[in-house]
Amino acid sequence: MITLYGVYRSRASRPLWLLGEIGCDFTHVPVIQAYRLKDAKAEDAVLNTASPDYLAVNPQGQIPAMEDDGLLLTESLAITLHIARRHGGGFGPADGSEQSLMEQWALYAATSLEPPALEILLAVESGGDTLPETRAAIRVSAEKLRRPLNRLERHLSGHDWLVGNRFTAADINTAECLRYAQGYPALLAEYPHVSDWLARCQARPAFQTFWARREAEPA
Ligand SMILES: N[C@@H](CCC(=O)N[C@@H](CS)C(=O)NCC(=O)O)C(=O)O
Repeated sequence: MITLYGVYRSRASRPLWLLGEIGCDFTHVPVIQAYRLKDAKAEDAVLNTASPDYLAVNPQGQIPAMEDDGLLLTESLAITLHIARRHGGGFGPADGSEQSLMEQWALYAATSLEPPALEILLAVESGGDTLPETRAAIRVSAEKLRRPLNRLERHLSGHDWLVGNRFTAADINTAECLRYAQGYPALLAEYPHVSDWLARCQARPAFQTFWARREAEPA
């Protein structure tokens, strides 16, 4: 049985979305980021990333973490790949080549997409187009995304999905990293195949359910 640690408003989104797609039973422990507990001493508040009980699970003090039949993993994209491979049926790899492709897209998402996309999210949240400095920061981060987005656009101009002509964990990992850049729609509008693919991913009932639960959590 899988135990997944981490609230919906975190990178736990990736395995939580996949678990919703698969529909398998799991235990969800909604550990929250310590820095979000504004008025309490983090160690004493609800289970959070600074709680001794959680540090015993993940000494790095970050979410998500996952336990599955004695295996502990503490990286969201690796967790999603593991769940897909062991429990995911068609959401996981059909063979070794698909496994390699899913790993490739996860590493692409982590190294080429997530850092600049996260910069965009933070700049949008702290002012966006209203402040000259955040507007300039968004432009710089968007520029860093253009080469990886060109590569994704090229792939999606010939395929509906990233691996195996079906929706898989590779789409979840990549779409969730790219979601951080959606606060700057002008960039994604330059990549019509990427935009259509992201819309297809986010139209899925399991994403919609995940999103409703995320929105129900305190911001
Ligand atoms: N590379 C890690 C990053 C994990 C991470 O940064 N998690 C954030 C929440 S999305 C966190 O736990 N922040 C609390 C902290 O760093 O204190 C992953 O993808 O799992």
